[in-house]
Order: sequence, then structure tokens, then C-alpha cells
Amino acid sequence: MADFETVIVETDLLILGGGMAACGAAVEAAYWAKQNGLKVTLVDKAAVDRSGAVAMGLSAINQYVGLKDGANTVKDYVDYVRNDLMGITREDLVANIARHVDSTVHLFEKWGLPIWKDEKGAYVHEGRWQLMINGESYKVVVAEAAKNALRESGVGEIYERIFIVGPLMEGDRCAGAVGFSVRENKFYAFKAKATLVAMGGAVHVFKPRSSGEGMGRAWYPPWNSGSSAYFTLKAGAEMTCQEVRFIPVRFKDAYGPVGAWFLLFKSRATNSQGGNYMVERQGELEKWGFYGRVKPVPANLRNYLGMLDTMEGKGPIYMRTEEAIGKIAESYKDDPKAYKKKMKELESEAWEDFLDMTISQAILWASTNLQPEEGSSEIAAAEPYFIGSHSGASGAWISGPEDLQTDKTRSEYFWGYDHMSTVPGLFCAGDASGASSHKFSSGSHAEGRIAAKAAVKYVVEHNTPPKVEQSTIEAIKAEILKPLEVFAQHNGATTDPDVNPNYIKPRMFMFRLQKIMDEYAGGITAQFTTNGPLLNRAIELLQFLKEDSEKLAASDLHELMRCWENVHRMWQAEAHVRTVLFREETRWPGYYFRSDKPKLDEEKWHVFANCRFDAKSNAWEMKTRPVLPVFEQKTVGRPLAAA
Ligand code: SFD
Ligand code: AMP
Repeated sequence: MADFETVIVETDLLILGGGMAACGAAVEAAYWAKQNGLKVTLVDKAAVDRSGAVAMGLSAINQYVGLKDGANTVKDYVDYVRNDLMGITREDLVANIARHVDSTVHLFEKWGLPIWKDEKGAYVHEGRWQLMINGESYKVVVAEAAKNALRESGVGEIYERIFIVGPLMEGDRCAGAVGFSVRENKFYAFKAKATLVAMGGAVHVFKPRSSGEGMGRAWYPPWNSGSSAYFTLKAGAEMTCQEVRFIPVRFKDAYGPVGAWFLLFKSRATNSQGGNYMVERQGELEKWGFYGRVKPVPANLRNYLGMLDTMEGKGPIYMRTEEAIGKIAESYKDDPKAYKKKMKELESEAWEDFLDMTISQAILWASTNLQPEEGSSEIAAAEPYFIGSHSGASGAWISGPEDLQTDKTRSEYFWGYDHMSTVPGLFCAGDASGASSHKFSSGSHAEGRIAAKAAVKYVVEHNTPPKVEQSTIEAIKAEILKPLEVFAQHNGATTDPDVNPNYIKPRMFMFRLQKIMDEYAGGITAQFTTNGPLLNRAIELLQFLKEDSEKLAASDLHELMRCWENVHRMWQAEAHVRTVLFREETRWPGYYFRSDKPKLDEEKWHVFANCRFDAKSNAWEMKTRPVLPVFEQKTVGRPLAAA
């Protein structure tokens, strides 16, 4: 397009995203880049102060190992994560993050994040691994440190409101990224010697529970639209755990988190008949072998027990907030003044939990006259999300650290640089990297630091500027801006710009994608259940959708972003469907159930299911990779097949 300027930016390390992992990367990269005379460039689609999952703040830091106090060991954390993921996890990656995460949390505190303390000055824990925070400004605090680090060191620059579409390649090497400004008519090509992808997970791939005016309300941020997965797939990187979606159980309709209620307030969840599914359905856990017996019960199995109640018509399921608050306050009953004070304190903690991170849930409570100390609140299993940092695991397959490898894992899990994907020069962290769940906000920041340090090392050892022809950049530019052309060419054909025989608007396109995923790939409508024939049909329909994506139309820059967000979602969807089909078992009931393969198959499927899109042959490659321990596994057995 004639009025679209092309801006070329040359840098050494390119950090994509401005969330928790990217901010960690910025802090660490600034330090190492300065020592080596290198340049670092960070690019975010939004404004770093309030971008990504932590935009609204958080009320807890979910990963703190407490190594200094001797509370836990790295191995304890690895055991926890492996058990929660039904045995499928990269121990080397989880351990690498776990051994560094405490220092990240201490940095947060130094930068001004208020972490709750008890009378003795010790951190207040929500649960074994979680710390309570006053986190409304969590992201602002973390962003400020990242911006200061880049700017004060003199090595860095930050581009905000630039939407990254995809990779720039030089043969098999990642040579940077391309994107466009969402405010000005500018197309950007960032040429880099190393690129770190930290553009979060994917939301709105599946049809959400929210509809119409409420549709932007999801648990995870709707602006994380699968850009990390698309970028790594298009660069030719091997992906892992694409079948491991995360379904969070949340306060119904506004998605308020449940962690503080279950762990800090020790609340029960009961069905409409007063039954507690975690007690009444204990027997069901036996079907899931070793993993049904671990403590805490894996998140997907907790979900599953509640889902069984819902499917049997025993809903709604309630979080018994009034009962939990009443129980905690009970010991103060003899002293009315102390009781009143305690009740006020609990009430304000309950509201703050939401006001810190899911303000809309507090608004919903207020607008429905709900007082948590008086009445219960409905909870429900939400739609599936793709997120490598929480209780899901999807992301790129990356190299682990050399020092944690065993003789058996070295050839499988290590190829030179910490947290580098299988594509040279392409690093991943946070939601972008797979098979290392439960890093959350703090672990994602720590992983960003680990990956950035390794990426700087990579640049030092491969210090050659990428060569990409200007004609290649111009061809990519034309492809990316095409939806604007399509709209300009055809919008006169109808009076309503949303309906046109020659094109499809991104919102309508998203509805098509969500319908396919919801009905065929085990969304809410299908009660999280699917099977081989349904998945094969989903693949067929996704191919038609891919054809339709050629006709996406954008009336302005904002819609152009929406077009590409949905293309990103579509690729995440395909990687998911293909991998669910590939793994011929049900391993994570409560995330999804394959009705044609309803059991765990430890013998055959105690492995990673990986995939890769090969651009040259335009085909998907599916393969398994072994799950290997880096710690002696005294706590884990595998005799499960009989279960
Ligand atoms: O209660 C592009 N999370 C929780 N973590 C905790 O530690 N404690 C909690 O209390 C947590 N809970 C929670 C959490 C998240 C949310 C939304 C709620 C509650 C309501 C999880 C963490 O937030 C999460 O693990 C990390 O933030 C993941 O970090 P990262 O860096 O992988 O993702 P990000 O922070 O969302 O940042 C993504 C960035 O990418 C940008 N971006 N930039 C350019 N071009 C594109 N195409 C891009 N696409 C995306 C984004 O703008 C952003 O900067 S609780 O539920 O457990
Ligand atoms: P959530 O609010 O569900 O994201 O949970 C926050 C943290 O608490 C995460 O680390 C969860 O894995 C953990 N968690 C939530 N509910 C439970 C539970 N019932 N038992 C054990 N851990 C939980």
C-alpha cells in the first residue's frame, strides 16, 4: 500500500511481548548486553505498563519455592508439577525455573511490590507455593523495572503498540520479526541476531461461556491470541503438549479465581444438594491410577469430579464462601469486638482478592447483591485456554540447561542454549514454551531472565547480522496488509460492512473458528468430550476456514490486528486438534475426554506428543518424545495400566 511506510529496525536481541516473561528478559538482557556492547529491542502490541495477563494485577504470586528458608527443595516443586500434569513434564525445565524463581520474587519486593507479611515478618502463604500480595499494581511495578533496565543501561529500546504478525527467516534461522503499528500506517521489519518469543498464550480459540456484550470477559486476557504459537510454528519450531489445554474452574460469569478460596480460606465447593464432589467421588480417582492418589489432586481431576456432578444434573456448583468465612471467624465468637474485627478483615480480604486481579467479579458481586460472608457463589468450568505457564503445558519444545541433564536426557533435552527452540536463534519463555507448567507470573519472569541470558550468549557466539532481501520484506508486507485491500476493494457491495459476499470480517471469522472448536474439539457445548471422527471432521472444517482466511477484510488498523489475531488462533487450534487426535488415550479428564479412548495408557503414552509444521511440504509432522527423569523418582511409580 502506497501510504504505508516500511520501517526497518536492526538489533542484536529482539524480545517479543511485554508481559511477565518479556519484562524478566528485559532486565536480564540489559545486564548482559551492556557487558557485551549489544543492543536489545522489546516490542509489545500494547503498553508494557498494563499489557498481558497481569494487566489488572494479581492477588497472589503462585510460584515461590522458599529455598532459602529450607521450606522446600527444587525436587519438591518438580514432583508437584509432574504429578499435577499426570506425569508429563520436562523436569529439567521445571527445575531450572524453580531454582531461579525465588530471586525473581525478591526482586519484585525490592522494586516495590507489597507482599503480605505476618507478625514475625515472614511471607503469608496462600498455599505451599503461593504468596499473598497487594497486587493491583503488580504489572506496573514489573514494567517499570524492565523499562528502567533497558533505558538506563543505554542498550535498549521499546516499541509499544506494534502488533507482531510472524517471523522473519533467513533459511532455517530466525532473523527477527514483522508486524505493524496499530496507531499509524507503518509496517515494521525487525532484523535480529536472536529473537525471544514471549507473546503469551491463546484465548478465544474455543467458544467462551460469555456471549454478546460480555464476550471480552474471559479468565485469561482476550488480547493474548496465540501469537507465540503461530510465530514458533511458522518459524518451523517443534511444538510440545499442544493437546494440554487448561480449563480453569472459576467464579461463574466473571471468572474470579478460586485459589485464595480453596487454599487460604479453606473453602468447600458443594453441589445444589449440598454434596461435596471431592469427597463423594473419591472412588472415581482410583480410575486414574497413581495420579488419582497424589496430593494435591491434579487440577484436571479436581475439575473432572465437579464436571461429573454438573453432567448428572446436580448443578449449580457453589463456592461456600459464607461457610469458610464463618469457620475462620468462629474461634473469635466469645469476644464480640474481636469477632466483629475479624469478620471485617475477612470480608475485605475476600473483596480485595477480586479487586486485585478480576475487578469484574467484584462488580458482579456488587451488582447481584452478593455478600460473600452471607451467601455462596456459583463456580463453573470455563472454556479451554492455551497456556504454558499455568496448569496447561502447550508451547515450543525447548532446550534445557546443560548442568541438569543426565546421561539419558542429554541427547534428548539439550542442544546448546537454555530455552532455545529447535530453530536456531529463536528462544521462548512464559506461555510460549511448553512442558514446564506452573511457572505462573513469577516463574514466567524467571524463565524470561534465563532465556534472555542464553540468547545474549547466542548472539555473542553467532554475531552475524541476518541477511534478508528487501524484496522478501515487501512481499511479506503485501501479504500482511492484504485485508485492508480486500475491504477497500469490496466494501461498496453492501450497505452493512459486516455482511459481504466477497469477504469475511475478523469477528465473524472468530465465531466460525469457535464453533468448530466448541462442537468438534471438546468445548463447553460438547461437555469437554471428543473422539477420533469428531477430530477428523474438525481438521476438515479447519481447512475450509484456512481457505476463508484469504478473504479476511479490515476496515482499519484495529481490524487488521483482529484479522491476524484470528489467523494466529486458527493455527493454535489446528495444532491442538491434531495432537489430541495423535494421543490415543484420555490422560487429562477434566481438560478433555476422548470417548473413543477413555483410559490412561501408561504403557504407550507416557511420552510427549510433539508436532511441527513443515512449510516446505505444507504438512504437519507428529512425533513422540520420551519423558525422562532428571531426579530419582522415589515418589512416582508407573504401574498404572491396570487401573
Ligand atoms: O489466580 C504481543 N496468573 C497467575 N499467576 C500468578 O503468579 N498468580 C496468580 O494469582 C495467577 N492467576 C491469574 C493469572 C493470570 C490471570 C489473567 C488471572 C489470574 C486472572 C498467570 C500469569 O499471569 C501468567 O502465567 C503470566 O503472566 C505469563 O507470562 P507471559 O509473559 O507468558 O504472558 P503475559 O504476561 O500475558 O504477556 C504476554 C505479552 O505479549 C504481548 N503480545 N506483543 C506483540 N505482538 C503480538 N502479536 C502479541 N501478542 C501478545 C502482550 O501484550 C503481553 O505484553 S490465578 O488464576 O492463578
Ligand atoms: P487458581 O486460582 O485456581 O488459579 O489457583 C491458584 C493456585 O492455587 C494454583 O497454583 C493452583 O494450582 C492452586 N490451587 C487452586 N485450587 C486448589 C486446590 N483445590 N487444591 C490445590 N491447589 C489448588
